[in-house]
Amino acid sequence: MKLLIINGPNLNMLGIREKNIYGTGTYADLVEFISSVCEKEGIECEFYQSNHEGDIVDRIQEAYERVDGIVINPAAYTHTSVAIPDAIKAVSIPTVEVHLSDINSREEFRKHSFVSPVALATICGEGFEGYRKAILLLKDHKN
Ligand code: CA2
Repeated sequence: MKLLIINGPNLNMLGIREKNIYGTGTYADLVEFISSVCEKEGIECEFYQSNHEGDIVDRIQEAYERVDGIVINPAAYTHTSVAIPDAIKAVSIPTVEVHLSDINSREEFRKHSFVSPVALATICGEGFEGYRKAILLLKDHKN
């Protein structure tokens, strides 16, 4: 089984500021955490982080018929992008949406996700652990 892990804008800055919201772990720590979860589960994973909406759309399209699942934290694009959920729908790859923070208990504008309707599930407010849950969910979904 192969998964694509996509992280959106500014998540490469994790652990540098806003540690009270997103935790102290860096993006490199997140990659290490997910890699060890996948290794334990016998899952192959590819990582992609971008600050650009169109590049994320291109990466999703590139995964067509190549990966079994996508874990995506679309970051700020969660609340603004129609192109990202359209791409997920277009490739028809089972996708789980993850947020480190609880987007439902923050500012009003974070409460709406354009991605949730096309995701198998949305996990939020669990920090790095949310990514583990997403991976296990996709594994179960495949079996
Ligand atoms: O909680 C999440 O994972 C978010 O997707 C993170 C996004 C935010 O726009 C979403 O509403 C919720 C922001 C990621 C920004 O990450 C930073 C990291 C370090 C310093 C500042 C921002």
